[in-house]
Amino acid sequence: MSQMKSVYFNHDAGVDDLVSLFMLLQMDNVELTGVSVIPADGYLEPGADASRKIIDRFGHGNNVPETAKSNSRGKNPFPPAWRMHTFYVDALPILNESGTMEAPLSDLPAHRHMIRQLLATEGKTTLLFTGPLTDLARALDEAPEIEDKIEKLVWMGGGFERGNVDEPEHDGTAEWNVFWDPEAAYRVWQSGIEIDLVALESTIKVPLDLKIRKRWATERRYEGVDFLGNCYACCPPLVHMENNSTYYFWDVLTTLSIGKPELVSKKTMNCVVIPDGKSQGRTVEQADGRPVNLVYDTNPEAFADYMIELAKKA
Ligand code: AGV
Ligand code: CA
Repeated sequence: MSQMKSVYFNHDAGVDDLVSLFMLLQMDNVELTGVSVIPADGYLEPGADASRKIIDRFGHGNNVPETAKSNSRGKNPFPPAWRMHTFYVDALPILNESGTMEAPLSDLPAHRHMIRQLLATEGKTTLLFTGPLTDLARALDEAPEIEDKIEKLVWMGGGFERGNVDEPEHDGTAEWNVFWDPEAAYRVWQSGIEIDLVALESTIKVPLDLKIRKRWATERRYEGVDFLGNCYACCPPLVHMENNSTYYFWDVLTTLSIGKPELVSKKTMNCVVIPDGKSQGRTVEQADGRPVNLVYDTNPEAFADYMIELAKKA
């Protein structure tokens, strides 16, 4: 039996962010000390509402975490078409059957909520970030003492061989979570926090393909598996437009690496973040850069099995 981990989760309200919350709530080795929502690749109000409804419906009732809304704003906005996904998930009937939201909402902004929860939690906390790092950068500026309370940061962000940004005035070398607020990532890179970086090198191994959709359909008699299929139904499989439509399990891989570390392979890499200019948000390997644990590989079958195993616990 693995040890209980305290985890604080900051996400940006995309489909795989909300599915990540659902997955975390099923892990019996994770104690969720708080959830916060930043309006990057999704919208704030439905993002916070959907989070609370997921906690209500799938949270098994003990130690119900608070949800906090971020007041951070980024530099490079996400395409509205992607951000709309938050509304679809929030509107799913399974999340609205009770017609209530019981899970508590904090009146603190996300970065202050995280500071408070880190300081109030016994021992060290693992930070899970599946959107941009803006709230963490602000928290470190306001309360540098939290560094001692952080076990490590597990972040979906970055890419060394390629990026996934297709925007005017940019050369395409950045990954979106870095690109939204490159200065925030740059700031976190200056800290002493240990970082597990789940970059595009590993997430590219777990695309949302027809095979896994078929598995969910076959096992939809399990409420949690049906929920996965319904969430991802708003990400249509457009196989001929890779960059802007192929959906990967970016955030879910990041999240599952906490519940089951042996799912991923890591190696130390020294790297820097480019804060501005035409390559802003790019992560570059550099001998004198700061070390991160780069998650560069995973086993797609073991990943899909664990995802379904967790969903069946719901
Ligand atoms: O770059 C990956 C990040 C992840 O945190 N997000 C989606 C995940 O939540 C941005 C993103 C890149 N390509 C996308 C994205 C796409 N085609 N649709 C939606 N979001
Ligand atoms: Ca995300």
